[in-house]
Amino acid sequence: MTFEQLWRDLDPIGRSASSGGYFRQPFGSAERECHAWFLEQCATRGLEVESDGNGNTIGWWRAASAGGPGVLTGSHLDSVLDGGAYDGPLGVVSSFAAIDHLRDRGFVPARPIGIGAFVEEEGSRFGLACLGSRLMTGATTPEQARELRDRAGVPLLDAMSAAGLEPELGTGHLLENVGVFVELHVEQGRDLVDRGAAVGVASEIWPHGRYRFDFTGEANHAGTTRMEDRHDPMLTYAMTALAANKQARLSGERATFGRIEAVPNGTNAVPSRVTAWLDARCATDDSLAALMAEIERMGHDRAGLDGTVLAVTAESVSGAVHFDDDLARRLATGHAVGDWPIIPTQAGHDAGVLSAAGIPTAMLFVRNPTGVSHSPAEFAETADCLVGVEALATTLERLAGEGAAG
Ligand code: HGY
Ligand code: MN
Ligand code: MN
Repeated sequence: MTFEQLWRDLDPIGRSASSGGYFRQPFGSAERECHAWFLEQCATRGLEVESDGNGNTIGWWRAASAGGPGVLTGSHLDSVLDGGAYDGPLGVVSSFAAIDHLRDRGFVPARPIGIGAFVEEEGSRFGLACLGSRLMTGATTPEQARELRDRAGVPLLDAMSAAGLEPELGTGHLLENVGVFVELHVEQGRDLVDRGAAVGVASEIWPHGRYRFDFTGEANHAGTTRMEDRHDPMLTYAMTALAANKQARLSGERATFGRIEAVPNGTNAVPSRVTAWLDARCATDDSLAALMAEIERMGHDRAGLDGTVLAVTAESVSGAVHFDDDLARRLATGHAVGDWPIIPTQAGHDAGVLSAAGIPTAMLFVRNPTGVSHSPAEFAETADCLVGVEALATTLERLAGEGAAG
């Protein structure tokens, strides 16, 4: 099947008629439809499907003569709230298309080739990014995951059961036969545009974290309470958000408050509490720690002025990931068109989690003409997607062909 056919099938699932963006939250109906599509594609190709009790699935192509550690590719099918079409699905669709290319040209893999679909990569429902890969590598324990609730208070296990799964959280056996992982992903910046390249290879992922800021104040009347008598947590939040932005700019790094809840959330009341989530990303682990210390200090100072209280909780922090240099060079070089650039990214990926767990891992990026991502405007030209499919096919040939090392 062609890339375009595969893409068309998946394209309408979970798309909002008003924004054109995607709502494919884990264990919800649209994401489950994508998962059913994934299983159908595995069945069409005779791939052997294996699942774990976390909601992750791999379809294996095991040629009769194939043996040894497997070569895993794939990505994720869930989206952020109102997300783009490409973040995640491009890697899964390209994987099926790449296998079809390899079969069309008569390639017989000496190693098993798997296509994976990792669950809740974005953390859009349960707050923890890469939940599926974290559980399967042990980076998150079943005990920690059992505490997770979605915004409506539904526990993870209940959401999984409601979707017809039989949860059994933990490392399981899915990665036992994986020797190497390669995730293809739409680029989420403009590095490849600047370099005039359709595809690239990842060198590293910046350290990043999600932090919950609880600002507590005093509920009161919006009209009768004099401005100087208030203990307004919204004001402390607003000043902290400005300070975070300024601090990240000064240090050339990233700080974003993208989610906020106010209690009781009434127009004519000073709120009693504001909770806001900060996403921060820096070039090094030390600079992330320093940025967060400075933002917290400024938030506490402001709370002192406002008569409010600030508590900061690190909900998840992912250290720097340096992908396997030799593997990256091996994939990036030796092409007729010239070497593929090797570039860093500020976005998190399941590839980062598997790499941190000791699995030799690489990523391929496909050019994104605007760099926009986590938005309905996310885009990649079909011509570049096709170059990506070919790049992935070449990569799988190198890693799973006769004489593949590892
Ligand atoms: O949030 C991220 O960096 C990613 O796109 N999951
Ligand atoms: Mn994403
Ligand atoms: Mn992604």
